[in-house]
Amino acid sequence: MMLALCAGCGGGEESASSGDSGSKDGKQITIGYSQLGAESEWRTAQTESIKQAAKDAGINLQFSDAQQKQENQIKAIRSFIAQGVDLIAFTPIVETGWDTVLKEAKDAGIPVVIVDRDAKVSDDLYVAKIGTDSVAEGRKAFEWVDQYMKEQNKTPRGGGDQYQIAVLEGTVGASVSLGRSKGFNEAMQAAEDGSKYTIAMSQTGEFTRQKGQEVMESFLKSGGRDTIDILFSQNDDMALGAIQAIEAAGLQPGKDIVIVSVDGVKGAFQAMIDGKSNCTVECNPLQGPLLMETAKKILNGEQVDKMVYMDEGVFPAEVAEKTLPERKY
Ligand code: GZL
Repeated sequence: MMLALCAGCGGGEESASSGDSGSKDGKQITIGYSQLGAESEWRTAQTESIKQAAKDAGINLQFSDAQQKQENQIKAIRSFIAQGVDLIAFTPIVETGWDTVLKEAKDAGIPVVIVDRDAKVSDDLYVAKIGTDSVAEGRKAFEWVDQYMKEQNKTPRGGGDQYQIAVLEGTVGASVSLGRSKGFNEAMQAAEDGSKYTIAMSQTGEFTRQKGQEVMESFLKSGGRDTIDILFSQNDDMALGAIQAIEAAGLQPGKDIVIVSVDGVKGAFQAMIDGKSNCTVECNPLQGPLLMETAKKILNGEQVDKMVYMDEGVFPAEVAEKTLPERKY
């Protein structure tokens, strides 16, 4: 399996392949894309990137929003098959349950590209994956917070000799939730001072701001108010909700509770500028141009990498002010 990095795709200029015709054998290319929903700032940016890139590439995009339901994605993929689209792309809300419908796409001779999140299917059921390395994102989040806690030399708020970590997990069963947890936990186990940390509370906030606030409220009420030292939020939207809960409990987010989250959306940069969050690990949603370029290559019979990871960085609070104006989402 070939892996490749989409260099220079990190939050910067997108080089849409504008100008190339989006046609195959003189007929306009049609791509059926099943998007999982519109749950976060990040998701909105990813959708916009795909729609704009299709326009720029002269490709006819059949777009379907599954509103967080896998069965709606499966229905959409079946409808794309019935329409006879040239290529199917989808962002799997969870990593399992796709074999049957992707086999139907294969039997219909329609190539499939898996975008953003991962699906646990055999290699013959898709041509390429374009995604983000969620395990690396989780690892980067722990490594940053470990270095920060060392620099701050803080005493655990609840006494004892361990920092208490609260985790807001993403959608249950999503590859990115599992990956971010894996990366974070493995980095903690591997760290020299890993024994100084313990995960005291962990629950899904479903990647939404509202649910992130609700779950953080429950963490604080169940004893966490005076013991939680660190919040690891698996996306920025849940962290922004958690900040509201932390303030409502009379604590200072970013100071009493150190916050590290994932995505790198503008809201996270503003929270860092306001002193209410400490770090965001980038997860790059600007996948549209790469998807369109990959689709054209596949339909032209060219070889493509089986897996391409987007290029992603880490943004601590001290760089937030100067970086925000450059951010594309
Ligand atoms: C990550 C993406 C996740 C984002 C969330 O690749 O699937 O889903 O981190 C979004 O903001 O809801």
